Amino acid sequence: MKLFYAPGACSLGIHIILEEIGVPYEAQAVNLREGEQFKPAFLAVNPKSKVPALLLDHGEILTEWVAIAGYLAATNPQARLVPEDPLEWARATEIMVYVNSYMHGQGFSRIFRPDRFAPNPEDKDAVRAEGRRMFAEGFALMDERLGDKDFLLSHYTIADVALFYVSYWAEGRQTLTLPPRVAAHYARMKSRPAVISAMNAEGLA
Ligand SMILES: N[C@@H](CCC(=O)N[C@@H](CS)C(=O)NCC(=O)O)C(=O)O
Repeated sequence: MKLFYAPGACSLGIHIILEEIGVPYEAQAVNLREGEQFKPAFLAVNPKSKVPALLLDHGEILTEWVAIAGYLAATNPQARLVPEDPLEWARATEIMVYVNSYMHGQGFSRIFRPDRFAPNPEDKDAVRAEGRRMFAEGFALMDERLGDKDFLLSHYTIADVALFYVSYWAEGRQTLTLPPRVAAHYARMKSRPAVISAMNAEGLA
């Protein structure tokens, strides 16, 4: 398998899942700052111009964080990265879709790329503020969901990895102060060997 990633992007979560599973894989960086995602070589990998993309051993390419994470977890059951109970499985998906589509796609994107939401430059600050509100709203819900548990569900799953990548954007990039239980979850995640390896590989230590 080959992971197409950008250091510190949401693809960090897939990098972590690959490390958790312990299967052999290659990782190829895509330089988003220089617009490599819009160049023909990468468009052939993912015409949506986004990382992560995962080239599977039989040649198919999988895109979308939630789909890739679910595929890796389902094909590596020994890693126990999803709950066995179907309702808990659906809860994991519920969390990942919320993190990926709302917190990331709506909230953080407004903070990081306000120009994509505000054609008029004078609206950028308002767009950023709305993004911060949405991002914080998501963390508050995750904080409640964690309660007094170490992980979001009955054990560590790919939903925790989804929460980790947005927590990294909040804490690591100093966008927002994490609420206490999410901050403890972030610290817990950072001590996992798979997280340490993926972060080191991306030069984020
Ligand atoms: N829905 C996509 C979103 C992926 C995404 O937004 N990736 C960002 C990095 S975190 C990206 O590649 N951005 C490049 C761009 O938008 O130009 C997924 O879940 O995989």
